[in-house]
Amino acid sequence: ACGSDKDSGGSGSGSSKIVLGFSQVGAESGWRTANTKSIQASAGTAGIELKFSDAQQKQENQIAAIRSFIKQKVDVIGFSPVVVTGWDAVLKEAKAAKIPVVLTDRAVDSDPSLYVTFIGSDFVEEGKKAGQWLVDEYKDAKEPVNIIQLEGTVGSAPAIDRKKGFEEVIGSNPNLKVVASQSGDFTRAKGKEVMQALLKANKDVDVLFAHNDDMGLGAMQAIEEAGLTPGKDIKIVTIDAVKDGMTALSEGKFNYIVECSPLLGDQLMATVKKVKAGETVEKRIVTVETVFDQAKAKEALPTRQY
Ligand code: GZL
Repeated sequence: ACGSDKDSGGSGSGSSKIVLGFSQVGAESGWRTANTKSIQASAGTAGIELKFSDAQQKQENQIAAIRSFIKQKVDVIGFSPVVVTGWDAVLKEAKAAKIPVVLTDRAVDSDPSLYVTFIGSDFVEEGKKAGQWLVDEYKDAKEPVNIIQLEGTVGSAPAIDRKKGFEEVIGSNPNLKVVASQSGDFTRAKGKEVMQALLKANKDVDVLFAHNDDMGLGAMQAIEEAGLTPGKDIKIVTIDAVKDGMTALSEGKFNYIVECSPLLGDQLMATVKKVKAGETVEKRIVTVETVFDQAKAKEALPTRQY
């Protein structure tokens, strides 16, 4: 007889695969697409069935996706919350349905009992590292250093915390002045548009701090179109360290990048298996990441995964 029809146990449905429902923010940046690839690849390697939803950066789409996962009775729900607020109701529905929730990448301000763990970077630390580079770079500055800050998505954990860490550290030097700070929503297009406007309104700019490479790359185009040289006339420090950002850094158009690793897939799948097996999981799993100057970027580029 070919193959066996014996019951695989459980509901006898045959598939004993763990089913993970994952709601992703969108596809707004190089970081996000690398993060999605990591999650999809790791699910395959881990033998976990992945139901994946792209919310196009809209919270209502994420909430709808989570409700759909609850209806489908997935084993675990994973998601990267586009903003920190507005999740209590749907997280309570998941809890009532006895479906554990794992946060990745971004945090929420909901009651921590509503999710198992949060796997992701320390964004305040990332902002501090960017600020520290600026403090070191301009420690002997005798006159004001005018800084433009391009913030990430309004209300998102990375935007809130990177701003907090950055401004805390540069506050140690009164010469370091943020002359304008506005959201570019983590995208290249918006980063370019906002930088064009800010360059018109602020004549003497020395530095751009962009909360991600993509906004920095858009702003870099605006700087060049304004007849200025990025990396020289206006120094650029960003966060992420995706390939296009690292290329700009290796060419001297960016000056410094703080890494924010998108490769969370393996940690997510290992956590999903632990949760399913009823093992305890630490409440917070912090991503290990580094920083890059031009020399380190040139060294890292050839073997960079994303
Ligand atoms: C950070 C992540 C941010 C990236 C951006 O973990 O949430 O969102 O820094 C991405 O590139 O859009």
